[in-house]
Amino acid sequence: MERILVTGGLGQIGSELVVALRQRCGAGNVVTSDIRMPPSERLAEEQLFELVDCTNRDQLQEVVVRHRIDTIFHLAALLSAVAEDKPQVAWEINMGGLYRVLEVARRHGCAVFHPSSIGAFGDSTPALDTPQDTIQRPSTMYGVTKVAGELLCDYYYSRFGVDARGVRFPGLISWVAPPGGGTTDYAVEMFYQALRYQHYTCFLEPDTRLDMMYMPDAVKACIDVMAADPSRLVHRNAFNITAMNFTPEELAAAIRKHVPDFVIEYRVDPVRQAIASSWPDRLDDAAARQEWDWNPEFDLDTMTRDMLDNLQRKLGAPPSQSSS
Ligand code: AKB
Repeated sequence: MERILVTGGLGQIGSELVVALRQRCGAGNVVTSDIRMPPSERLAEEQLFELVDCTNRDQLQEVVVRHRIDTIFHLAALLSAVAEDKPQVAWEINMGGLYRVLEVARRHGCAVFHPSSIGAFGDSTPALDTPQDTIQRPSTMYGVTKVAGELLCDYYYSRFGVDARGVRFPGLISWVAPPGGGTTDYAVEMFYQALRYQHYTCFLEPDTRLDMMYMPDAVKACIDVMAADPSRLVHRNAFNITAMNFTPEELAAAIRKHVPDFVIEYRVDPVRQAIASSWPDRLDDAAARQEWDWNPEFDLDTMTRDMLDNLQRKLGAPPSQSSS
């Protein structure tokens, strides 16, 4: 992991992963790519930016060769709600992009990180302490691409020796870059609305329990799984990981400790509710803990405090009651 390309680098994970990788590997060794240009305020700090459509193999290959890339963090993908709205586009981007990344990796000897998701599970998966190896029959296009992606990555490892590794991310919470079109986005929205308006209308039912993770832990997971000693890995694609699980009602209660006037209402979106209801309540991440020492830092309370502190600074909102 010396010369790195991050696809989808302007997205929710990429925006923070690139910073962490540059600190670890040197700013000159990490290339950000995306299908769109960085906003003007970010362009100046993006010395190593490439416009890349991952479904275009020649474009991808040219960047990998020119920058002598040895590791690709392939983050470019559509999230669950958007994918359900545009299933054909989701297949093309999520599967077409991954296939081309793996092909370029095979030809040029790159390692590949590919994020899977709790979306790789479905109604017939055990919902509590979901095992690492279990039933995966998702009912969404997003889930179909995630399961197929896990299998394709394993295939490229066993057939061609491509060092492909991944994790199954839960909902990710960050104050830096917004998520785009996921089912777990409600959690991030709730923080913004709590600080701006002390009010949030949630699109999931109050008792919908899902695994979640704060972005610093998610970034750590991406890097640690790629840096893991391969002789310890029994699994590769993809490790269950989680840091906390909560319902909208429980997140609202955690926020209310700092924003006492915060009020939550519910107007349920049937499409996103159906997606969320088909996902597990709580993953068992023992394999990740055993095979590469996965150990998240943030729980619901520490994440909530840190989110509110950072968002207050970002939005210029008045300090919440118990912040420093
Ligand atoms: C989504 O909601 O689509 C994502 C995910 C859990 O994969 N955040």
